[in-house]
Amino acid sequence: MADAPRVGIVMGSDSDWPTMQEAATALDELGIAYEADVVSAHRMPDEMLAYGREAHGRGLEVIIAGAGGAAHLPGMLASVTPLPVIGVPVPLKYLDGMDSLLSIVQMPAGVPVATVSIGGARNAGLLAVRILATGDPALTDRMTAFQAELTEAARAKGANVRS
Ligand code: RP5
Repeated sequence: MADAPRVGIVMGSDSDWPTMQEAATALDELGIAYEADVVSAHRMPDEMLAYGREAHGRGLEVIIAGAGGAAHLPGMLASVTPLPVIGVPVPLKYLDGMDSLLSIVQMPAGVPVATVSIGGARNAGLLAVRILATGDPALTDRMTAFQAELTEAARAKGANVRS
């Protein structure tokens, strides 16, 4: 039987998936079970609120929410769940994602959203793993090994230019 999802990846539209799938890839690499769905704050407000209200009870531990333009999804979810919410500003055709970034990052005190960079879904996935790892020594070891691989890759690039 498949592991129960620990992370919920949600987005405002299927058009966000090319950006958001990088979060899923990161979770796959670190061996974390997740679910992914479209839950539009503006087009499906009832489903969006239900998703946020039920997420903790269903066993999710972190929500990654991405949206473009007037990106209210991460903040609205954070207002109805006690879970940590990571917001991903999705860049659209106009404004290069600045509208989405500003919609997500400037939350009122009391309702936090951990906002990553524009299009930064991979870091959202990795941040979710770090949050889960605080209570999971084996997962901390996996993250530490992942970071060591990053270091090795960066050192190898140095070899390409060193004279
Ligand atoms: C936002 O509107 C979505 O998150 C998406 O980034 C954007 C455009 O959606 P579509 O018109 O492509 O469905 O709510």
